[in-house]
Amino acid sequence: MIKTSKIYVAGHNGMVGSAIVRKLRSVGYDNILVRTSAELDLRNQAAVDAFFAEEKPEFVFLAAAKVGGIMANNTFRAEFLYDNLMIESNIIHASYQNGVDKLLFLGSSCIYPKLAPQPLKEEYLLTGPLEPTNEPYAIAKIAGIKLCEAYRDQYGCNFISAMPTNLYGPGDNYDLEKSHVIPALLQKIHNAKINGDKTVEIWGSGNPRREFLHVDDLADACFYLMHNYEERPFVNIGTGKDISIRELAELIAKIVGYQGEFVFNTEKPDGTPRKLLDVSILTCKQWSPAISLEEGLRCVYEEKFLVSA
Ligand code: GFB
Repeated sequence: MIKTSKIYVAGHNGMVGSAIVRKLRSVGYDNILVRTSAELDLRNQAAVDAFFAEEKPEFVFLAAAKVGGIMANNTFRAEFLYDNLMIESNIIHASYQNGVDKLLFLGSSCIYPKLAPQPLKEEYLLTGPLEPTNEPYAIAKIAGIKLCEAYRDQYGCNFISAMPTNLYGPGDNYDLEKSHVIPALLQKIHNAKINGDKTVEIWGSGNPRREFLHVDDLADACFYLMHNYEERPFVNIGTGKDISIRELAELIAKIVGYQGEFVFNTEKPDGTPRKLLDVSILTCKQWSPAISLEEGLRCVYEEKFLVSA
């Protein structure tokens, strides 16, 4: 991939796709192709085929997906399975048919079995049952990995896959019913501070552990892999460190300056008890994230709730 390459970033309006576009532009890659979902419905095979045939991108970042937090995954089960299967199948097949030089598919750490040993090594894929709340999404993402492997095996396509840990950053979704935990807790704890509320509700027991990566670090890793990784096995992307949801809430309270209490609502699901990635492949290649969790949370909080207020 060189600065003049024609690069299609699928999902450029999402948190991940927009971070990839920012990264590419910051290092002088300007021939970037994007389409909004109104312009191109990625679930429509004929439309995707026509777009690829006309535009002939050379490189593809497949960051388009239907995503959401634990409740959205559990509620919109058909959409999470159908939309994601269609989006990835259409883009991967059109990339093969139109001779794309290289494609990077983005999955998720929820592909691993619910009770897999920690940290999660890439080889643990398909060794046990999945977490039920996000099984449809995980099955779709596993299918994406398998599509990349199969198109490489049968047709020799240079299609690679990466599995990011839980992400956060600018452009996140703050809808409390659909969002992931970080935007939800930033929003809830900020509101509690402003309203003088004595308690904030946290879903689940507070005991699950999660690993969080700033989306700008993810974009940097994707750029790195596009240049430096050509192999069949998919690659985990994370920090190699996790914290409990209770500790996350305490950290966010410190950043926001909130001194009330947390109430844990165990009617809401915990999801996977832990999903800490083994990040040895990238560490061995000397790639590591640059943004600490506390620093990343401070930036996101200031930008979303203080600067724009
Ligand atoms: O971020 P989150 O929705 O996704 O939830 P998952 C992480 C943990 O935070 C769960 C707890 O144990 C939640 O119960 N939590 C506490 C909350 N309070 C809240 C809250 O107000 N909102 C939310 N959303 N969570 C998703 C998967 O799982 O992670 C997807 O469903 C995907 O498939 C994504 O892989 C990265 O880490 O549990």
